[in-house]
Amino acid sequence: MKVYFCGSIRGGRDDAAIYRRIVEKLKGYGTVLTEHVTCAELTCTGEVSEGGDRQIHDRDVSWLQEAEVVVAEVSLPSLGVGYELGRAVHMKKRVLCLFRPSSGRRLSAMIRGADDGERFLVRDYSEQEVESVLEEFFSKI
Ligand code: 6K6
Repeated sequence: MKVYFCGSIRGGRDDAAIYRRIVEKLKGYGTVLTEHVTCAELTCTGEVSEGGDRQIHDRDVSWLQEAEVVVAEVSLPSLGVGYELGRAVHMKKRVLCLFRPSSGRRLSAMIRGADDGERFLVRDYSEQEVESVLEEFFSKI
């Protein structure tokens, strides 16, 4: 199974450690197409890229096409993640959005309100439960 993971890059890197935990768990279910999102180094802030932003966009959209499942950590607002989720809905992908209420933020109504109980799911979680939330999701698909 090919999995597309979404997490903030230019929106901020505060949650990079939790992205890493999510991706490590996702690797047990299939190929994660977007492991770079977890990169902890300063060079991985997405500010500089050899092929430019168009190449990043086009490659990511084609990976999104390839993926069967999209998992997004949405606690830290990111335009790129919001865009990917909109494209994923259009492509009729199965989507899981993970949100930590402990972030103190309120999730955008356009993400929370997209939950249809079926193909697009939003799950509130705490940091300790991240692996079990993923186990629950993947046991049902
Ligand atoms: C290399 C290593 C880390 O970042 C880079 C270069 N930039 C990007 N590379 C790949 N995907 C990216 C890059 N910048 C944004 N994205 C995609 O948008 C990712 O799939 C993320 O899920 C999302 C983040 O968007 P922003 O708006 O927070 O940057």
